[in-house]
Amino acid sequence: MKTATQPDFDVVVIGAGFSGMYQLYRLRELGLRVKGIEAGGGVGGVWYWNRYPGCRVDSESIAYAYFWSERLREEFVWTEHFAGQTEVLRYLNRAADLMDIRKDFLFNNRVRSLTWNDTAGYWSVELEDMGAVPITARFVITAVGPLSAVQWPKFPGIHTFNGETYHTALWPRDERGFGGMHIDFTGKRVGVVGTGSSGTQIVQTIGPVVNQLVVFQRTPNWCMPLGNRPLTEREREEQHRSWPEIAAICEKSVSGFPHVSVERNAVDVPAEEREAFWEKLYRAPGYAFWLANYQDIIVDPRSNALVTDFVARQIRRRVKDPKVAEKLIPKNHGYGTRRVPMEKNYYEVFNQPNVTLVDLYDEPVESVTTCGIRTSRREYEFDSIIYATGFDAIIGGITRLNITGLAGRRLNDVWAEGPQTYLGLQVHGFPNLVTLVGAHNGASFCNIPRCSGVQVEWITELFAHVRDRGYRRVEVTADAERKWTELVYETANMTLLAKTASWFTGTNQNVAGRENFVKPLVWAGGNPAYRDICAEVARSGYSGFMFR
Ligand code: N01
Repeated sequence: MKTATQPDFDVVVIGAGFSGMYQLYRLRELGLRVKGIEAGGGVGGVWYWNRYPGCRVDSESIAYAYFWSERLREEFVWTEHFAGQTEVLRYLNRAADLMDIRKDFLFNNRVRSLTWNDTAGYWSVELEDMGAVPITARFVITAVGPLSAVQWPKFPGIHTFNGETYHTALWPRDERGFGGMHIDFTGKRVGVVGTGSSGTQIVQTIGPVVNQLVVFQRTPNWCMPLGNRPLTEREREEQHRSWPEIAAICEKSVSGFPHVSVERNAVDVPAEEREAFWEKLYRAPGYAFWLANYQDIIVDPRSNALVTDFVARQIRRRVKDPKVAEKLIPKNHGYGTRRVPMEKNYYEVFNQPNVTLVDLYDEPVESVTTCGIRTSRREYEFDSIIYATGFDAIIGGITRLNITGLAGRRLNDVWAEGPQTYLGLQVHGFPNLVTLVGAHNGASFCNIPRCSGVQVEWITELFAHVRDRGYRRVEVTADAERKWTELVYETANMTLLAKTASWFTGTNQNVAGRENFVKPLVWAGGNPAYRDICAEVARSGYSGFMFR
């Protein structure tokens, strides 16, 4: 029987993705009583849900992994430079085996609300499947990831379509394995809405097999060749041999990826040299063009204009119909200021006679009908419609938890004008609540497996500090929160990212009140700086935190 002041658990961790699994494991090692809650039927987080055709990682497989586990690195065999979803999910399941983590998670259970009980000093965690009996925990750590709050478009009639409807982030699972259910699109008429990373991957995968494909594009993106190929045995051995160097590059890089920018400004480089460098970089795998480019391409508008012109020329070269090419070239943002989708044959798909690009700025959707999608010009008939319309990114995963803190204050109200946090980890007035990979956080705009791992270690140290001193309550001061939030804005405003509508800035046409919202939601000051700041906070005895 629990007493009024003794909660069921010391810590509840919400989410069994990369960060949640590792966090729960580390806190269990500290001897804390832990419980994990996961909405999915298994581990993997974003890789559990997103099983659409063509889904794969955009980061080098070896570096999109748990850096802390030498055993996993040694034993897991990546078959491609950039692994497919099935392989990433298999990797995460192997990691779950090694951590023996499943026994501590409650799967198929979604958190309905989190309510702070100030008298008892703990959180009540209400679950969708447990009726009125909430579980209680001294601390709650949200590890819901920046991309878990699935967003559908608000199209009138969306439920009236008689054909098959899919969302990339809710793809039906193949229960026999880690992949998605095989849906045979051969010979079908398919509509895809959305041209972010998910839309790009699905379009290039099904474009060559469908009878007819209509791609509904609102904002085009600056897509880049991924350069994926199978990893040979020799390359694998080489990667293992050079792991210390790869890890050191990730440590130094602003984004935690194995790419470091060139310490020169594009504007200062002679045009011919710059062009030759970009030609080479365009053919280099992964994020090289985005992250191993001149250091000022997303800082200085002049350099950004130069690089943008280069990439626009690549699109014009690859797309045969100049009118289609112009539609595919973004006009409202420069290269690299939004998340760059990675592709293989995305642009070439638009050269196929069975593929049509609908520019929703010219021809907006009016409704979904029983037969397809009606725009301002005509009705397109489909057998299947695939929504690749993304997420209420970064904040949606947290605000959908319906969190009520001290004095009945709702987090959704406190964050109405944008998130306020200290270190992207805690919010004033919400004691004992930690947002791992949350808003304003160093891991959210980073190689998440790498950067969240560093953060998990930091949080684990904080919890050891709390345990060793017998504290029951950790909260942050309003002053620390204000200063951190200002620093997040100041740092982001030094880049062009902060001025561009995207999920990094919380702009979302599908969320009421956020249509024109452009505020930095991520720490854009780089991974090393974030790590140093957190280390300094710990050294100072956790300045900005209050313990009781
Ligand atoms: O989502 P998105 P995503 N009417 O938000 C459009 C990661 N990821 O799932 O831009 C019409 O990027 C929307 O248009 P607009 C990666 O970090 C990684 O593709 O709002 N269109 C946009 O085109 C990525 O950034 C990988 O104008 C509507 C699209 O839907 C993040 O996940 C693979 C609409 C949504 O794009 C999110 O990617 C996949 C409407 N009402 C994803 N609503 C890999 O690494 C939305 N759109 C591999």
